[in-house]
Amino acid sequence: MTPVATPIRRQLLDEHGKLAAGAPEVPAARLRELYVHMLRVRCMDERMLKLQRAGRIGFVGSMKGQEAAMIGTAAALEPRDWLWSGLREGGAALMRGLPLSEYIAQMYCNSNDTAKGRQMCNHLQHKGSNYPSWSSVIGTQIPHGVGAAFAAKQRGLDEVHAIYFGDGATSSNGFHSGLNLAGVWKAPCVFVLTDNGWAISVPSCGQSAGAMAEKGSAYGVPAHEVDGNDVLACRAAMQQLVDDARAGKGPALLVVKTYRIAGHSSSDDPSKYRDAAEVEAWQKRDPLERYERFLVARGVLGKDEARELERQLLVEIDAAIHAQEAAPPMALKTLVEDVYAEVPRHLRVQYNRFVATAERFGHAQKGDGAFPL
Ligand SMILES: Cc1ncc(C[n+]2csc(CCOP(=O)(O)OP(=O)(O)O)c2C)c(N)n1
Ligand SMILES: [Mg+2]
Repeated sequence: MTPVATPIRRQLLDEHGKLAAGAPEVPAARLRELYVHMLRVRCMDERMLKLQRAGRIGFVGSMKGQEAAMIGTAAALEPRDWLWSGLREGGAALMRGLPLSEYIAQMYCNSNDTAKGRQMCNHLQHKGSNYPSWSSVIGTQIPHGVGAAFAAKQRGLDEVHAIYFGDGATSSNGFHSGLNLAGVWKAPCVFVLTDNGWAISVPSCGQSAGAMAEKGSAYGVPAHEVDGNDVLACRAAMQQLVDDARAGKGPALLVVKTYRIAGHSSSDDPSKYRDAAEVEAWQKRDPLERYERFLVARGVLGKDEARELERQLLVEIDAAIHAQEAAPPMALKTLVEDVYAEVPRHLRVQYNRFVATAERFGHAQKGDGAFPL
């Protein structure tokens, strides 16, 4: 007889931080770790937005309010698994091993930026934790992730691919072709649909008349919904779906219900299109506060310990910011490198003309010099 799968529970921690009966046991150290990862995301958000407002970096997409959704789900992945980011999962990359200094270098697009300034800032990537560079073109990572998951299956690799995207992405071509192929191929992937209420100025209810989860059934992909402000429910649900995918049961769609507290990005003013009362109502459901209440009641966190942890995280982040602020910009030569094994003559000629102009305006640095022709 096939064992009956444990049903996915929508919520494990209620709004007051009280744990439901029969919730899976998680060791205290792990509970605490999850909190620190969530808090780091909140602290990074705050600091990055300030840097953007001060004109030090160009662009920031905030995760405020979505920390549990991201950290809870990503915490169920193994290091060998892959995370295909939608728009906002840099904090999950940090949890999976992206060094803080590298994260910040990517925000500055400086000489330590592993993407060599070829991506817009905030478009993070980290090879070491199987976190491919994300694209601003909504939904394109979905078929990429499905293809990679299918390839892993064909090669007999024990990998699961977690593919993240937002409610807005469910209207993209990539979503429909990706889910369709994943269903047909029984690809080992979990689709994490973070429904944060908005796709820039379009509310979730403006994307689809039906429930988000119904979009999975169309492609034979079982869907489940979870309270995205409850880190323990997110983790438990994702764990089950990841285990199932790894066991060859095929893909699943997890709809994570949460709310984007800040603007879509540092270029957005959400007061133009949504009600302050809606934001206030969601602020009362803050995922960090809810989890903190639970941890304090359980004795995993001391009463004022959260503030001390926050202070330590900010010190760590500030030190990394100062180091990256002092790093020189990426060498101009990298503009023409890495496409050809050797930079061809026509590009060298173009580059030399360009660097002569940059030198005239005082924008060239040491190491930017012209190629010998
Ligand atoms: C193909 C495409 N269409 C439109 C855009 C403009 N755009 C950038 S982000 C975004 C909304 C994304 O919303 P959602 O998928 O819900 O993610 P969220 O920002 O809420 O995390 C849109 C429409 C784009 N980048 N790519
Ligand atoms: Mg959204």
